[in-house]
Amino acid sequence: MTTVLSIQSAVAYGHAGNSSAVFPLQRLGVDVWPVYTVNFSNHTGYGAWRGPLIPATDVWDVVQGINDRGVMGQVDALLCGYLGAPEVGHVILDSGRLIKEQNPEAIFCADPVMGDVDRGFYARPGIPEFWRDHVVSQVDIMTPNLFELEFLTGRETSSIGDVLAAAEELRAKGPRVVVVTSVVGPDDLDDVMRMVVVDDAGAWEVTTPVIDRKFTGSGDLTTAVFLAKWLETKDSADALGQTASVVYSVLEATASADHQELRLVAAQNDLVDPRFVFTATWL
Ligand code: PXL
Repeated sequence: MTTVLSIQSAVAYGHAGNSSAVFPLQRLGVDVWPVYTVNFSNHTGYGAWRGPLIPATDVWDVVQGINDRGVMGQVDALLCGYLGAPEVGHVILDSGRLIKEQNPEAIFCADPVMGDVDRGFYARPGIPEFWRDHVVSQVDIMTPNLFELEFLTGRETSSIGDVLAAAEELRAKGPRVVVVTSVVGPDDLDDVMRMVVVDDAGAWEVTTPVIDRKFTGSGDLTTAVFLAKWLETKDSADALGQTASVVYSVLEATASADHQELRLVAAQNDLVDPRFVFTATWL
């Protein structure tokens, strides 16, 4: 059975971090071992929240406790994203090393959460640099949005050609597979959502209609689904198409129900049999 160790946030109300990733992974048949980095009432998009950041030493304790069971070699992938504090970043790197010592085939998949075009940088100071200077070189799959890709590579992009060049540059620094989300098209008239994947076999894109509102946690869902599909098929284009289909279908269900939070449970059928299907095309 495919097993993922997922080091991410917990929110009680709503869906972000592990609270957006764990159930979809399970519904897709992946055994998830969640390790929590924060225990918040709700995601920070609300502007106010309560509950603790888990100290990095405690997060590491949990990882070591798993290791003490002698089971780390069973892990097929380490998944991480939003970092509440930079110290947790070191725990994630140490966890990656621990897993790869025991399963050299294991995949390290990271969503370098730091900001987006609408909000700018929202990660705590030091976190964007931590992703760039310490994590990029260690990961196998990375899923930046366009804003994050530009920061990680120090490049600006104004065309799909630029995006591919930046994604290749990121790949040259570490990850074999780079998924770029929220890619804006060559002109402002482009009213589609676009994702691009680049690996050593080529580059593909998938487009879906725009749903004109914000969804917190959708990036966490995207990375989790891509990882699950990639582990299953090892085919980046196929994984991208399936990910777009699942995520768009869940977002459509959420918007149709006029819900703020992702309708992951109500729309769980979309996780396995999405109502809208998109396929990736070769670039
Ligand atoms: O979606 C990333 C994320 C993860 N964890 C927490 C968050 C967010 C985004 O707002 O608040 C706690």
